[in-house]
Amino acid sequence: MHCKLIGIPLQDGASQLGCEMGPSALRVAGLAAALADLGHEVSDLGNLSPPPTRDVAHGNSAVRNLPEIVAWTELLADVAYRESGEGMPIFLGGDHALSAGTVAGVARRAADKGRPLFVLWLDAHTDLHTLTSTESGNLHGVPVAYFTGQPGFDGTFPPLVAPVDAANVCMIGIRSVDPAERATLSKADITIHDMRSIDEHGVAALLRSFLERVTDANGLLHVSLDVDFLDPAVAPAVGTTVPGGATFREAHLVMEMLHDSGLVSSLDLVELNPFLDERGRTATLLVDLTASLMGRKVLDRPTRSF
Ligand code: 4U7
Ligand code: MN
Ligand code: MN
Ligand code: MN
Repeated sequence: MHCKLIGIPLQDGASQLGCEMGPSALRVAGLAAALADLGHEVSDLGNLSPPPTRDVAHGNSAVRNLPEIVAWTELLADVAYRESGEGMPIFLGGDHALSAGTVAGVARRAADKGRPLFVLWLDAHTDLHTLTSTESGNLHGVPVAYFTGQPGFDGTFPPLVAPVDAANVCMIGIRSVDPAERATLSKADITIHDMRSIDEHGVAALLRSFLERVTDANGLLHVSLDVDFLDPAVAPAVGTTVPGGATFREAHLVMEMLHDSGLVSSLDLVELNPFLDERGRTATLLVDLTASLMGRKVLDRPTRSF
């Protein structure tokens, strides 16, 4: 596989500064070498430069850094479209607002190929706010509403070439949902597995049924990994910690199953805030999880042997 590393030094979508350093920390933690060791061709395309902004406003005065996020979304939708023509783009964040652009771009590519795009959203949060409903005003809380075509982004964010069908989105790890997001969830057809579902059924059963759907539809799969999917005890380098997250092993199992599925066509690694890390352990964990997703394993075993 040709892995393309694309650094996105974005932090305007989060309230805490520091995600801008995420791409550097992932490089320092050895991402390129880990992928090359697995036999992949690796191209590091460097960091994108912050795009020029223009005046853009919204009635909700809580919204923060709208011109910057709109400009990044336009740029990233183009870059993601271009780089998903061949190989596997790996988007190094940067806060989760970047997924508005990356998912819009890979969805446009999937539409060109005549294949449906599926999105696996690994996160403590649903990121389903609209520009109207967000109370914090932090736009890392809106990307899913945008790329699934929820109303309220017209006149600010770029028009979507190919909205993602909400029925093709699966969220795992959820444990913080705001009232407005709950209302959207009750209308939209998103598959959502909170931590309780993981506790009751195990993450493997939940993921397996989603992957079967992607296979049956001949879909492409974009994975968006927010650091706060993980329990803060194993991944402290994130501004929005929520206790009770996925364990080290649950996260690796997800990645190993994704690898075995052969379905993943693009990946976001987001919300890493190196300023909050402890001796690089979160960056290192993200590199190890990415290696699992790209084929690192302890033993070769036939799928589903037990
Ligand atoms: B992340 C929040 F209120 N919902 O809107 C908000 F809980 O990309 C959090 O998942 C958003 O980290 C978290 O600010 C965005 C809050
Ligand atoms: Mn998120
Ligand atoms: Mn989150
Ligand atoms: Mn976060």
